[in-house]
Amino acid sequence: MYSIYNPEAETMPKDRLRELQSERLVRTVKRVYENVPAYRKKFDEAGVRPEDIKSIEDLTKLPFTYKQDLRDNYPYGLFAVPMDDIVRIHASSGTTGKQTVVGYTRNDLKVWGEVMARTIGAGGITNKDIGHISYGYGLFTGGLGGHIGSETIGCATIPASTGNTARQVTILLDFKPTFLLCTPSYALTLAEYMAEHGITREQLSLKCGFFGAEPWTRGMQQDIENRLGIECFDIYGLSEIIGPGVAYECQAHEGLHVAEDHFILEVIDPSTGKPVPDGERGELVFTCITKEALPLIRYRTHDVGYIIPEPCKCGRTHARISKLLGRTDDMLIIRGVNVFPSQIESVLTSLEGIAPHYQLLVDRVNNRDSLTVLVEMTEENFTDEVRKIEAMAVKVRREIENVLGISVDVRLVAPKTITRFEGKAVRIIDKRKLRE
Ligand code: DLL
Repeated sequence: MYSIYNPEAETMPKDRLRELQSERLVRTVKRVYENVPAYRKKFDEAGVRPEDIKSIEDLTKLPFTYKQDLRDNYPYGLFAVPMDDIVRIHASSGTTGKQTVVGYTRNDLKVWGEVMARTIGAGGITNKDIGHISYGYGLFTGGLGGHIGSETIGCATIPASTGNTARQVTILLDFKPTFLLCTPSYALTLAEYMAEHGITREQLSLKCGFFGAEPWTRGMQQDIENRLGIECFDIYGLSEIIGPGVAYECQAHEGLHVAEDHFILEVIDPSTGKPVPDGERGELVFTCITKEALPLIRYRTHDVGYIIPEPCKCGRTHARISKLLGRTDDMLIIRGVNVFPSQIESVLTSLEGIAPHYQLLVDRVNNRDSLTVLVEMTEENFTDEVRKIEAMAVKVRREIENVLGISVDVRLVAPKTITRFEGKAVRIIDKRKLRE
């Protein structure tokens, strides 16, 4: 049996779900038009009035919302309720410009608790479990998002936050949490610390982990499962929409279900803005239909994925998306070829003797783009013999070139020389950008 936290909502018949989405969309559009001057202006400019939106069929008449709209209305200009009704603020830093500020009403926090309870509940977690939350607590939505979901289920919740890996491992050993939330890269850091200190996975009480906030491949997922001896689940979300809990993996482990009664999903071709057929890659776009404070309409995420059209074995009716492939803005264009770091990661995690720690160095020398993949050898395979290292590097290079179709350089480095991360990993160093 597949574990489902809220069967009534999560397995609602498709036609009922669509009706509910339509009702909620119509109400939301009216509300933002009346309460958010920036949206009124946007809708007026696009020549669309709230009365034109009668059902979800009319969604594409509405203009997109971009991160730039949040910046232009920094910090609170897109809020659809008075500040008196706001009970929480979060923000995400991003790589450029000002922070993106998001707000929640008391009811928004309830919705967040619900979707995060669905996320954690999908892993079979009940109020008998103990949760260890190692996402950062603070303006980042990971910590408090994980926290609210765990408490909504009724789990004993440990707000460990990030940092101090030695202390985290002591908590894992002594407080006996049964599930863990953190970034996949931090899960690896924890596993590595345990291995270095002779702590085995059998000494932990963990059954499963909910990891996300950055792209990670199936290979990485299996690696963490083996090292920590747990079942791993992917969590997806972004602050602008609610934080973690927008989509979550179920025990069938074949994609992530979008909480469609709260967020309408579209997958579009980023260059034309038109929807792509199910199964085809595109940019994910979300519309919030139950949020009070910040109900974004057709928000362009820049995240790339595709819809898996077949019904899921778990019985959920909500749309299923693939594991995220990356972001349109993380996609590297190397000599005209599109490269996602996740493509390289899937090669690396399939090879023996290679640790799942890597970084991509991109440069332009004599007008030619170069891509160098720095990758760590495992302790067991590490050797001083130049010939062996070279042979290994050639093997890794060939495998990557096969997948990408372009030539790359591979540099094998000693174990533990690539920076470790507590939050989101930084995989790309693009020197072309630094020079611009
Ligand atoms: O990262 C929310 C979150 C916290 C999600 C904890 C999951 C777990 P932001 O800081 O606003 O919010 O960053 C959102 O992170 O647009 C994606 O590019 C990326 N991202 C989030 N989850 C995943 C995932 C949080 N499971 C941005 N796979 C998103 C791939 C992810 N990328």
